[in-house]
Amino acid sequence: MANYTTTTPEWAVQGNSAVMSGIDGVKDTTVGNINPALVSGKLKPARRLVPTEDEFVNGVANGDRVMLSRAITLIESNNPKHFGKAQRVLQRLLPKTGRALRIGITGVPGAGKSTIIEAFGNMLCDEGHKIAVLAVDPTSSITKGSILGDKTRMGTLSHRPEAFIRPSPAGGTLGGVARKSRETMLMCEAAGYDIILIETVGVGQSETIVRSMVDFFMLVVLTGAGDDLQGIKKGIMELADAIVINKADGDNLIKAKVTRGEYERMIEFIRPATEGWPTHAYMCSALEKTGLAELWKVIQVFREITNKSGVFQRRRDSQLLDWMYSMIDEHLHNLFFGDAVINGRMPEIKEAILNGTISPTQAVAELVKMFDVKRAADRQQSVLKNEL
Ligand SMILES: Nc1nc2c(ncn2[C@@H]2O[C@H](COP(=O)(O)OP(=O)(O)OP(=O)(O)O)[C@@H](O)[C@H]2O)c(=O)[nH]1
Ligand SMILES: [Mg+2]
Repeated sequence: MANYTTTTPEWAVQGNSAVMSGIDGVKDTTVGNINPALVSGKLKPARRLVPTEDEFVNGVANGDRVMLSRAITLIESNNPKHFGKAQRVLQRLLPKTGRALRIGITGVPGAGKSTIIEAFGNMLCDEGHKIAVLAVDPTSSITKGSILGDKTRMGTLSHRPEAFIRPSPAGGTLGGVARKSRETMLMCEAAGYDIILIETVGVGQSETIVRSMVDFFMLVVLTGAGDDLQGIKKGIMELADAIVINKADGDNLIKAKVTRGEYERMIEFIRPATEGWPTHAYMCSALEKTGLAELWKVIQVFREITNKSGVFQRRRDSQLLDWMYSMIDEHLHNLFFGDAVINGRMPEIKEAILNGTISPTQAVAELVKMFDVKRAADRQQSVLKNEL
């Protein structure tokens, strides 16, 4: 018999938990639980079959959830081989996208975004909709911190066959969070989900990314006067089609009404996010499930009005073009700053600027002159291959 030793992982509570270490040396035929045929090499270990392009396309188009999950994993991969395949799959599925209503939900941590999505999502599923819930959270790219919390907070929704919940993607070299989130959304649409709910914490860049992906954007806020209101950046309010005061329940209800009035007054001084749609403040309680049906009505009216005026389609068109422009920016930026020649010259040039020997404008002209796109692209490809 093999010798098993026990080790305590660093994250374990001291002296409280132990796990077995792995088995050393698969060639050791005395280890009872390994098939001897595997050890001798007669039997090849079973390989997990990677779906073909056709299987991905057909699976997603037929609403196969496992295939959809795997297609999204393909999109999130940083492997250049996966990138090409994911793009071909997406390309073929594009005709099936674009029919869903895309709703973004932002707000400070703890405002109740996930609880709203859980209650709102269940309500929409009851009405016969298919809901995909996505999260954009650039801060969780390493720890994937929000996933566990969200799956448990959306306990009932995550078990419904009409709902699909996908945690936020990690960034990476080939495009990052924005591209992956957008393409994930398109995959879900191709799989037949007709309402996409995208949650994001209102910090940093994430709410701008989500605004640029969705038709309707709501800001979830809490009750509280004066100080709290000042903490909300005017910039975020300018992105919102609705301000939703959550937790309007119990003792909080009266405060919520006051807060609503305060937001209504503030909104008057802010440019509406959508042409022809006046932003208003609404109240709801995700816990008691009040105000959600009204909110859905508001969103439906929004869709009707903006569809009629053409604003809905115009926004979608400009979102697509903006997406292309931002990807060009990002791509060229990465190539430029990843280029060895540019990096080699940079310290000298920086010093020259600081010494007043050359102007920043001259420096840029010089750097751009020595920049070779093809050289940089070739190098980027080889770095990616080596990383894998
Ligand atoms: N009383 C009351 N509590 C609520 C309501 N909605 C959410 N909560 C509570 O508020 C807490 C935070 O809710 P979440 O839904 O996790 O908030 P979130 O905005 O998704 O938070 P992050 O994902 O961390 O940014 C939880 O304990 C919820 O139970 C509500 O309508 N009323
Ligand atoms: Mg949440």
